[in-house]
Amino acid sequence: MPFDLSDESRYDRTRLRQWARGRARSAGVDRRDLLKLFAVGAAAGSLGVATGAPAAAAGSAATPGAPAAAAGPVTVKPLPPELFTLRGTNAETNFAALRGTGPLTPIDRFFVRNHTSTPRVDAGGWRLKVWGDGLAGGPVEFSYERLRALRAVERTLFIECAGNGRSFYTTQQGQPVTGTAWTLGAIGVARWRGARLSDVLRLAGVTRGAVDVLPSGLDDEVIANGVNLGRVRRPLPVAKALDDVLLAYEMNGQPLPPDHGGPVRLVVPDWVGISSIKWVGDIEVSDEPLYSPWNTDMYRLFGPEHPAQGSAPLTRQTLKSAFELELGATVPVHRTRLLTGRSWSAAAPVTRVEVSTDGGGHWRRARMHDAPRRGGWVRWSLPWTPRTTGATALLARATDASGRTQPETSVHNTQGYLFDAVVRHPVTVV
Ligand SMILES: Nc1nc2c(c(=O)[nH]1)N[C@H]1C(S)=C(S)[C@@H](COP(=O)(O)O)O[C@H]1N2
Ligand SMILES: [Mo]
Repeated sequence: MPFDLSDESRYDRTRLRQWARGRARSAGVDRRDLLKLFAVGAAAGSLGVATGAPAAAAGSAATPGAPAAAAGPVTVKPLPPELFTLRGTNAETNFAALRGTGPLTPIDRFFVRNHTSTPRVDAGGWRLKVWGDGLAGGPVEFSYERLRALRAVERTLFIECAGNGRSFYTTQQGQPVTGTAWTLGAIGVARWRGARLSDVLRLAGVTRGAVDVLPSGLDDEVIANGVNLGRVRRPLPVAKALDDVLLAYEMNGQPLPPDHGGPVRLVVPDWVGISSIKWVGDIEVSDEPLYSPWNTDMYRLFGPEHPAQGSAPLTRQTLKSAFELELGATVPVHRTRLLTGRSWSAAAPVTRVEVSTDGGGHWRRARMHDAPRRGGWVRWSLPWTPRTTGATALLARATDASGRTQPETSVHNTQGYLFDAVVRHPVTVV
């Protein structure tokens, strides 16, 4: 089936029809289990995977309600409290810790989103197996050396969790959501170096009939509410796979660190973070649509504002802004300080940032410190001299080159994805 990126909803509807007729394979998960998951998602969106309710802090975030996983670190790198806020198996970057850093997020403070825990995968023994009926021939294997010998590309891109900013649905809009209660720190920008997925797929003999590719991670299988969801994996339309996706083996000039998917991960520009599968071990290429819980029950929009079976699977991220300041910071009155922050958009370069220091009454244009660029963020600043004491809110509002501006409220969905509204950042002037 030819796939036209310009009509993703039609593609998705076709996929659903094929799946309902039993023609699309569910890629490793029993179809009845997926139907159950679907039902859960449609009813309440409450599976709680991907998410790890904040309450699951001591156990595995992927298994709320299940026996707590053995306690212990889920990352290799240290997660000091000045740099990170721990949320279950995940670590959120403290935006205040980015103040004074450059346009790239240093690896020591890049957020980590792990469904289970970081596996140790040795580059020497690592193989990428590409297989499936969307190839002209049998499986093709790539060693680390073979991958590194391919033409390399380098790109500066953000990876952002689809649920970044989720907690503001509740704290700012009074709406319940399931999932990790991120503030705005589930994003990082890095310089990625790697091979093009398109080169690898062509070497493997991808055919014109291929529809989906399904990269799987080598981390542990995910158990949620007693259902084994299998390895973390999410189908990617072949049109995106052949367009701009990287198989990255370097991050900010270093070999890709274990916590960020080393030795090799996918980097899928502009798309929700779950697309960028870490520790990729195999890629199925299929001539029919594929499903996993990560494009059916999760990573769609559910709720009254959305279709009953959920939206199409999420693709592109949205736009946001954040101050490099603790939420609830205390600042001295009559003292001028430089407010700093960052704004980013997946749709187009950020062209304007406005800041309000009086809860949204007046807006001033912030000074931008980076040239607007697709795939990255812009750093900005604005001096502020508070004149009165008491509680107030700082607001930052970005506009991108496609003309989109952050709205006052974000359209709710039960799993709290794609928050894009202006955040009211609480501060107290003393
Ligand atoms: N194999 C695997 N890939 C994965 C994940 C995971 O748990 N396992 N998490 C995904 C999610 S939800 C996000 S947001 C990004 C986070 O990338 P990071 O941990 O390098 O910041 O990785 C994605 N890739
Ligand atoms: Mo994510």
